[in-house]
Amino acid sequence: HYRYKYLSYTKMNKFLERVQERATKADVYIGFIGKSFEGRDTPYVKITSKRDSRPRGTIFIDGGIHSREWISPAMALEVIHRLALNTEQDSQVDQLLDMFDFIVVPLVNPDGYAYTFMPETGVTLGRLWRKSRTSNYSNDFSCYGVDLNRNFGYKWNNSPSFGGSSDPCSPSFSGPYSFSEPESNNLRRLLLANKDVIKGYLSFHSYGQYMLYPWGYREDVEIEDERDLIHVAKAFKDIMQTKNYNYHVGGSAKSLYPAAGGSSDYVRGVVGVKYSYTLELPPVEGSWGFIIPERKVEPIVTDTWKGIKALLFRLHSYT
Ligand code: 0X9
Ligand code: ZN
Repeated sequence: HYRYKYLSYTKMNKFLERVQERATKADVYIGFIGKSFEGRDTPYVKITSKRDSRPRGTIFIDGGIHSREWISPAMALEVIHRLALNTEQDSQVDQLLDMFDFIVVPLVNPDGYAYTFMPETGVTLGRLWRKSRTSNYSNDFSCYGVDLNRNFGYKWNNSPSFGGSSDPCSPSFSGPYSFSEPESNNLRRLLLANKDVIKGYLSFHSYGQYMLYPWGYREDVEIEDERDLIHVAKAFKDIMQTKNYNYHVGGSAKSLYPAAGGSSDYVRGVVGVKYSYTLELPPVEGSWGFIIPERKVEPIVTDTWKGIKALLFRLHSYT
């Protein structure tokens, strides 16, 4: 069985197809946002209630922008499984599908992810690869790729401290210009196509246990409606607290570090979605860092799903 495992790119696609075949209570549509630099098709899943086709707001979720953060696509697949199959017969899932449509892109950066799966690539260059795998900007194989979370087009490369690098060899290379990369550009297209219906955006990353809202590009700019953003995020934090996860809620730049060109700044600043978050998943204590043993996937994603549900219920009460 494919649940609660770290799936390769190929197995992930099989997982999605199986979910679609087995889905009886929800409508599951699998589409593609485009191809990656190395030519991998990048699927997205749209999950909607079978009950009626009245218009609903959409929750947009993505994972795997950073390839080494394996818990992120695993979390996105869990969201898909829960919503589409609801094998737990959770009545809250029925309610959520009554409130929202869902679009999930579980793996934004399939090339980087596939690279982290190659057994021959050593730990530092292989398993811990963060960027995409573009080879346009350098001839040196160790300098491939762009940090996709520095490549989105809102205040891209904003000075003075943009939290990225113009050096193609840096792990946080922001690219030659915004949306230079097929992967970020593919995501932009799907976001803009749904601009008018997206009510919430969640981007899964790891690690550190943060629920971050804009702005990420500078610490000295206030965000409008900060209290609402905090209140919705607190619904997540409070549930996670009961499971002994200590999450921090705050502005991206202030709580973590300034970094321009992130997806959640773009979603707030250009797509115009008020509730736009970056979720930094565990661990922080125990510190396995990016490398979380597979046996921990099930407890982490099942616990986190409860927090996400709480966040969505509160978000719905605001919209
Ligand atoms: O640096 C990032 O892109 C994110 N952290 S990660 O460890 N997953 O790489 C944080 C993005 C949040 N935005 C800002 N801090 N600006
Ligand atoms: Zn990340």
